[in-house]
Amino acid sequence: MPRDCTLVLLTLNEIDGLRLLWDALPLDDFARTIAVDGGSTDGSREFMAARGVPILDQPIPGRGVAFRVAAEATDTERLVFFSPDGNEDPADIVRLDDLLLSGAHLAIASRFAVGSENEEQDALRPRARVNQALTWLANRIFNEGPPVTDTINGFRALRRADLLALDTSVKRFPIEYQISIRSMRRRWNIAELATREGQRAGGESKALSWPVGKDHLKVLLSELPGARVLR
Ligand SMILES: Nc1nc2c(ncn2[C@@H]2O[C@H](COP(=O)(O)OP(=O)(O)O)[C@@H](O)[C@H]2O)c(=O)[nH]1
Ligand SMILES: [Mg+2]
Repeated sequence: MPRDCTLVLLTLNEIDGLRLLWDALPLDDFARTIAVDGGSTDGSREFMAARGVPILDQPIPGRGVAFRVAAEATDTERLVFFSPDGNEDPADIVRLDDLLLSGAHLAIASRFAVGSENEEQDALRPRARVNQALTWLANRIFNEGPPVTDTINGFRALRRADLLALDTSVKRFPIEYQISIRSMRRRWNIAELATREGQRAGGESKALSWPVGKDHLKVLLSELPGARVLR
């Protein structure tokens, strides 16, 4: 019996990663696999369509929009979000769903837990530091449970009804941060597994460091009780 779970592929020009990772995806374990595509023009759509994967379009670009398109379009109990760009390890897909089955509301593949590896090679690791500072702030302000080590990684799983209940609003990259913060505020059980973040297979990152960092801070402020919505 396949899992009552949809594997959601999030793509925006990831043909190299798709080619590299396709055979490692545990498609048979899942009731469905779908893609939400942000407007690829590099053959990603054709590659997935040729393999029978339904492709959902988004009304406007952005990962946040893609998360909501997936939640609204699926009919399984649970969703695992996977980005086939080479950063995420397909071996963790099933493990994330297992964390939900063991009672987690939100399951995150952490790049900063004991035993994790982060892809950044630069000695100063600026992206990792900003990530960890944002996670520290979220824990400090919103979390009354055990500390979460990676509030930002997009490689995660949750129940469809829970994702809809979070009523998210972020359009672009900080969607994961908003999901993590809102889960903390609800005192949900957040479980993590240690992951090894791989190198990008090809193409380009769409997350530019400074604007994306600033957008995360805006989300943090807008989640404060009583905050006026900033976006
Ligand atoms: N569906 C969809 N996917 C996106 C969008 N923007 C980025 N992605 C995908 O999200 C994943 C992570 O994006 P990436 O640019 O690698 O961010 P980084 O890993 O933080 O550098 C990749 O698989 C992208 O193709 C979007 O607007 N819509
Ligand atoms: Mg990436």
